[in-house]
Amino acid sequence: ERLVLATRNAHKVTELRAILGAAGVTTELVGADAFPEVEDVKETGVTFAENALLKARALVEATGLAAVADDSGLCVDVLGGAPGIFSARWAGRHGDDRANLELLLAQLADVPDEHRGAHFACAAALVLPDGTERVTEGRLSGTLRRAPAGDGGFGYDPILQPAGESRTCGELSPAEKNAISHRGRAFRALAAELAELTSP
Ligand code: ITT
Repeated sequence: ERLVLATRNAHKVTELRAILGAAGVTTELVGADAFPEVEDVKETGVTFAENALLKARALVEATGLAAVADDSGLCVDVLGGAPGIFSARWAGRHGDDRANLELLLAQLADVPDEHRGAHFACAAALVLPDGTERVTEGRLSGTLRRAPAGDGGFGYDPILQPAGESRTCGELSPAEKNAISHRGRAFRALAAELAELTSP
């Protein structure tokens, strides 16, 4: 049995393979890039959970296989939760991580240290060909630095310092990040559901 990872973000694919593998998922994982004919779904949801479900459903409909999807982002306290679901295109061009991070730092330039709280959020959706759907969520809370540090991870990792940690996510090893990340938490919870739903 194969499971489609319904994402075109290569960083997510790498993290998800490690997280699901460590959680004991033995199903063969196929990236969405194996289905170039499937058009990207419009992320019209207003929550991470809705968008994750939209992405997973589209791949299930197109392939007949079970699929999991990740919708995630950075929620900044003083911005009322923005960029949130718009994190991938905050500066205008989808997936321009560097521009997104620079714009956010500029917007927060006058925000003092005690008000720089933020969290990463991730919704993990599982959709089966029989229509069964499950969503789990995970968070990683911390504070935002004034300048990027570290070149690990992707997106906003170089500016988010997890609570209780002296390094940014960009300075953590992949295993250290996955152990505490929003994505690790959401997908470890989903892996438990996956085992239950797909076991004979
Ligand atoms: P898919 O929709 O194909 O999965 P995407 O990159 O467009 O790929 P999202 O719409 O979920 O995915 O946007 C996620 C954005 O949130 C991502 O581009 C980063 O800017 C940010 N983000 C999510 N998880 C992150 C993480 O672990 N570290 C840093 N930034 C993260």
